[in-house]
Amino acid sequence: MKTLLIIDVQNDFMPGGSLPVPDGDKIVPIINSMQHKFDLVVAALDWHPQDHVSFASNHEGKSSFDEIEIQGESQTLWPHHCVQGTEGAKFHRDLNTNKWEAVFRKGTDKEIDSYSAFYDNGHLKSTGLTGYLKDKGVSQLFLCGLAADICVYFSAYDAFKEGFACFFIEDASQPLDPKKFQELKKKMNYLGIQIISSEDI
Ligand code: VGL
Ligand code: ZN
Repeated sequence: MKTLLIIDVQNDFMPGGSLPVPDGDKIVPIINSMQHKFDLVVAALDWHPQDHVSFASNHEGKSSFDEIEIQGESQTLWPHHCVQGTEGAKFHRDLNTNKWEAVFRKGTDKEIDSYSAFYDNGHLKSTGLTGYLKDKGVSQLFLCGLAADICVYFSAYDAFKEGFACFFIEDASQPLDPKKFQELKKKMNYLGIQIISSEDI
């Protein structure tokens, strides 16, 4: 069962959004053109309450992109983004969602951030995605979306740890920090997460 997991292709991560990923909109047509190649397509949504711990504005004297410690874990502070029910949290309007069977929301607990579509950053709570994919008989999991160096990367890492054969579709993803992504690609290569192009599928 060949499965595509589309991560956080939402307005706030697009150019003009509150936490823009450079060229984030360029991946939309690429994702649309490859969905028919998969047996199953699912998506993840960053979906934060207004008072979420990852928002700089909820910490007095702090700015976006500052690092703080929360319960002993390092947390980057972000601009307000993907607030539940807002325009910024919606999928990019050109993204074709017809084939999707399920959408998993993450980052909904105000006390902890969740980059991965599988677990929060403390690995305390599951979104249920592993169970869903295993129940569906998924073996090969292809990942794409935004941001390549944050939520797509952490999802690929967790998926690999959960025992899925993982394929990271590079041209259907864009990083917030390209230099950091180059380093993460090396790590994924080393682990056995394959970095591929949408043309290889
Ligand atoms: C993301 C930072 C904060 C992402 C989500 O989707 O990569 N990055 N929340
Ligand atoms: Zn977020």
